[in-house]
Amino acid sequence: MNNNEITRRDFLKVIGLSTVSPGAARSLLANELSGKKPNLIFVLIDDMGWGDLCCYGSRYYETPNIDRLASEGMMFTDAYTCGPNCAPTRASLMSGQYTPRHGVITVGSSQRGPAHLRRLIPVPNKTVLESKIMTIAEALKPAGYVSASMGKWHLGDDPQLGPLGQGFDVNVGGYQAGHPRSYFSPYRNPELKDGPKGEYLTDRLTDEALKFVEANRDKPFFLYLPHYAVHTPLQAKKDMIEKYKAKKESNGQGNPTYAAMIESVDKGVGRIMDKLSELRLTDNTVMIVSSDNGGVGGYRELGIKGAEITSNAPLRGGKGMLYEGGIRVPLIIRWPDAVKPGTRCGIPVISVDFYPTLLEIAGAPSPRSQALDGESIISLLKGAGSLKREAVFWHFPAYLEGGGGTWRTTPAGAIRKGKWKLLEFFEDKHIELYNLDEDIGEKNNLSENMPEKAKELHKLLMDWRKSVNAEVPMKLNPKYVPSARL
Ligand SMILES: [Ca+2]
Repeated sequence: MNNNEITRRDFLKVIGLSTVSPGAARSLLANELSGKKPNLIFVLIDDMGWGDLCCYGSRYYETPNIDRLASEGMMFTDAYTCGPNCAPTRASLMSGQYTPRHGVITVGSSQRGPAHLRRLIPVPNKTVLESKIMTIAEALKPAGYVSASMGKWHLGDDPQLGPLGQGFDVNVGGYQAGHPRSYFSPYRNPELKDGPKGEYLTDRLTDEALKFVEANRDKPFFLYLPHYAVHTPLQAKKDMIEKYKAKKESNGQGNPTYAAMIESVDKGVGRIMDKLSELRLTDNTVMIVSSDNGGVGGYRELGIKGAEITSNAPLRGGKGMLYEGGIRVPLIIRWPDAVKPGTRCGIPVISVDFYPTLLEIAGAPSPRSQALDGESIISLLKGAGSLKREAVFWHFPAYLEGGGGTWRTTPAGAIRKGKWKLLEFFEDKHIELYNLDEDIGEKNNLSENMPEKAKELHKLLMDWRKSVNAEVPMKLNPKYVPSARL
């Protein structure tokens, strides 16, 4: 039977999509017959909190384009990042591995904060993703994908350890730095040619993204767009800032400059959506918008000093913590050929899931010699089932300071299984257990009331640590002064 004789039903059976609409099926069939694989666009926003989009409840920020993307795709309410800060999440996205495997467990040193307040000697951190790792860009190559990384890389410098060294065909602006020297040109970025004076970085990265999409419209492409925004330094376009100055703060969100930074990203997402539509690529493009860790906020109520930029309420804590405020992020996936518009998913998904998911969409084989920790979420996208795994995990054997001798986190680990979340703090081995269905703010520690449940989750966490060779810091720090403890 040649291709033209494949019926719609046969075709759907072959690709395992029995629930898509006839229109979507026709489009899928057309793409399959033309041999055009789906394009992949991943917009990764830096430090954007779970509540920083209107579609996730914000009444202060304005994000009409991302909201529209959500209404045309699937919104995940329980999406997580592998790290509570930037680099670990990025390394996990690129490798498909949990942090203990690639060793990028935090940003910079794992010994941040005052030495005399650190009870343990933490696990040493790797600040780059090793070349031996097959990145997602390298894995997509055999499937015929052309790829670009545009924005913050944070995992090493080219030629070896930047985006080009790690398999991307194009690198715009990505190197070891975790934030821009300036959001306005001149950028002083070794991987980005300055634009006209005063050009805004978020707009520029969007311009570059549009050029890449246009140039590669006839081939399958993977566009990784990790915006530097909305990370500090807080710098935005003046007219936009003025607009937000005139707005009333809402639920702890009220920083006009940060709001303007979010709006610029949102406008960029809108321009990409328009470009896809103009090129008739919308249906066959998987467009993902997410963040790399929780928002910078939620500290004050926990007695932690330091800057508060946004609010993650009702979640507890913020960036740098394994509480929900640090690791739960917005995630929207639009893929008209396969995902029903306006759908929601509450099943936990996590950074390592993207690698197998994108490979499956692309029809690319998994690397043979590299363990992958995630699970393809295609069944969730199709609304056709759940995932096989029992739980998702975190390991953060490092110190992160807050301000004035306070900690965002001391070395810790965590597990989420269904509605249950358990955290383990390695300094004193104490355990916290929360029922997220009833207590999304992690206020009511159930570990003493429900010792059996705590034991069950703790055992799963320990078993997982063994399976990924995760080291737990045990050695006491000789510089530690117990009486200085806050
Ligand atoms: Ca970040």
